Amino acid sequence: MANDINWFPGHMRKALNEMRERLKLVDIVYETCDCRIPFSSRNPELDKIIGGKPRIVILNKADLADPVKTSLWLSYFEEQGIKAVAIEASHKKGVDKLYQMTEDILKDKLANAAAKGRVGRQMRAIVVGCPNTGKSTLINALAGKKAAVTGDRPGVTKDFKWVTTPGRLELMDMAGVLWPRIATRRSSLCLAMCGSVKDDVSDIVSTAFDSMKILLELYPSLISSRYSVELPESFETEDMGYSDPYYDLFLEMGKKRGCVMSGGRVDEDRFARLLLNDFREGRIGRITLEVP
Ligand SMILES: Nc1nc2c(ncn2[C@@H]2O[C@H](COP(=O)(O)OP(=O)(O)OP(=O)(O)O)[C@@H](O)[C@H]2O)c(=O)[nH]1
Ligand SMILES: [Mg+2]
Repeated sequence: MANDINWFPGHMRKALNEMRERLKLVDIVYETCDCRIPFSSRNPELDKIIGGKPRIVILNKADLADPVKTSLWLSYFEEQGIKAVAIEASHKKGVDKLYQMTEDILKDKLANAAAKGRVGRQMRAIVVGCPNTGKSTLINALAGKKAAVTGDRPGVTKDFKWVTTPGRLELMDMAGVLWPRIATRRSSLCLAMCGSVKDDVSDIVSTAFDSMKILLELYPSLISSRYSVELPESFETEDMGYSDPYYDLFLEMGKKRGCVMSGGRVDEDRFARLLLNDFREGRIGRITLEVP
């Protein structure tokens, strides 16, 4: 579990100050978050430095998220007066809508610039967001070419650069400068599930086990069909000892998926990785872990 991550306050303050400087150079802020965890993968500190700068919250990886809950989140942001859009950066889906929204928001500003003789002025945007929320993928999608480095680990992008796009948009790439909101143990677990904090290799089994419990709470039927297991009526137990129906189920799921060592014992480590990968790749189903 990564709930003991230590974000050094000095680093965080420096990052925010740097971002404040960079915000001065752009017309609009694209704030990416993970559509499955829009609460934990956003950072409220951004509000403090964003000032009056227009912003669009980008619920990325919508292909992995529960569409019903994505609608709930979009309504929630609308109620807050915050522009938001759900996209799938890796499939370039929703990217045109984002571009349209940007033109719409900056219409007056561009018209003013044109009136002063700066016709065809570029719209400048910065992409900010927590690690692994798809910042680089979004920039590539908008640029229409491989413009920034992408990867499936947090912290891939170290530097920033300007990226031009075929349209009127110019983008500044920013590394995972925002840190996620690890408000509770649950936040921390959700971030780990979504791959937004590095897996603590030594404790991957307990991360997977806790993930399974969350999935059973939110999407029990998806678990039972993916792993061909019958769920017990209740997970309550009178026994204060070693009997844990959750653990029994975890082992049964592992067995069903063939994670068995010689001698018949379940290979917990292997099943833990398999379960987490299944979730991250969307193989269990479209799942959202947080609601507004
Ligand atoms: N399923 C799905 N995966 C996505 C989507 N967008 C990005 N990803 C994946 O998410 C992972 C992280 O994407 P990046 O673009 O590297 O994220 P980042 O925010 O730049 O990450 P850092 O630079 O490490 O902070 C990659 O494996 C991407 O392929 C999406 O819309 N759907
Ligand atoms: Mg990146």
